[in-house]
Amino acid sequence: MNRNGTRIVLGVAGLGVVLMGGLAAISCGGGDDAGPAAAPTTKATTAITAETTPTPVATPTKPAPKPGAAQVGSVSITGAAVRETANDVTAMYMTIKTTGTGDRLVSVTTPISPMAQLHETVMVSGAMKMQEVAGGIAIPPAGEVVLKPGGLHVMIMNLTAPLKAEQTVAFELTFEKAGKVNLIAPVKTIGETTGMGGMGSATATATRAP
Ligand SMILES: [Cu+2]
Repeated sequence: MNRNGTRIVLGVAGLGVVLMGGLAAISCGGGDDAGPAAAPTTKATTAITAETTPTPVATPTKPAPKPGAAQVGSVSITGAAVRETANDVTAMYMTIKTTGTGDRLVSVTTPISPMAQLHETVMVSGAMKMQEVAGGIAIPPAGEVVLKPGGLHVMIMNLTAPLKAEQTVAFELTFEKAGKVNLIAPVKTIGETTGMGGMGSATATATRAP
């Protein structure tokens, strides 16, 4: 019922836009003597197109659950978020659970960067360092792994543009057993941004790498 109602409202709104566009076209383009009217009509059409374009981005081809969540096989992802950044480096965090016999996140790709890596944060003689996780991130049988500031994270480098809160980022995650899954993660202001070594040092102190 609700869904139908929404659809009707949208339909009417859409019709309104079409009608308005039509009226604008009529009022602008009326008569054979209206040579210069052609330009404004084109302009109006362009504006409507530009406004409508972002809509398909929010509607992925595959029916995705809510933002920051995804499910594939016995693996589920929740709370995924990308840290807002003014430079070209950021990280994505999430919780990965499996109800099965365990799995392994082997790779992550995203259109916003040619370089997304699975990272861990380790202490090397008192200093925090990040490095790529060899072989991917293991999810224990019927267990979970939390990617968070100061710990495991998806490192995203060479961003094509800075990221602001309220944007969303698309990801494709590949699991060893469960396969591939698409994920839409919201951009949020997360912890401190202190560059490569940052990743939230307050949390890192408590997390203490093995
Ligand atoms: Cu990193």
